[in-house]
Amino acid sequence: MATNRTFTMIKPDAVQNGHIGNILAMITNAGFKIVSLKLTQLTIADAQAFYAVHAARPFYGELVEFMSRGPIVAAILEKDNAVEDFRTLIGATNPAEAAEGTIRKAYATSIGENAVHGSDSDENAAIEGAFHFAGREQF
Ligand code: DAT
Ligand code: MG
Repeated sequence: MATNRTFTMIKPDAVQNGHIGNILAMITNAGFKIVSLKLTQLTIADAQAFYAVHAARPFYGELVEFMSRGPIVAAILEKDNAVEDFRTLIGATNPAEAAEGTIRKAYATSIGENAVHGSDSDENAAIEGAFHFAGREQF
């Protein structure tokens, strides 16, 4: 995957609350092109694997349970400086600290249920995109 790509998920809270359309609009209005997109659901094992880097954290069990409890939207996004610009668009992990105009400010309900995921590096964007999408699903 090129380094002008990032990976995102609209998390189960935001899907359940009916925010898919508005969040995708914020993403495309910010200049990101959608190059892969699907509605899917993580198994517990999928969520454990996706968040393995957080396995030692106290919130890991809660995070895995939350991320597998309902459908998510997975997407690969393309834009110059995609990883950094998307982190800016989603806002701080804790919505109480998220800036006005960010997706988490608008739609996150708590630090644990915070509406969206955004990759934190080009390397992880490629790993996370490949976790969800076969090569023929990446346009
Ligand atoms: P981010 O999603 O902003 O990259 P992260 O990688 O530090 O944040 O953590 C991954 C997810 O884990 C985060 O989106 C929500 C959850 N999480 C992080 N810190 C938490 C905390 N203190 N309590 C509960 N959940 C937390
Ligand atoms: Mg992270």
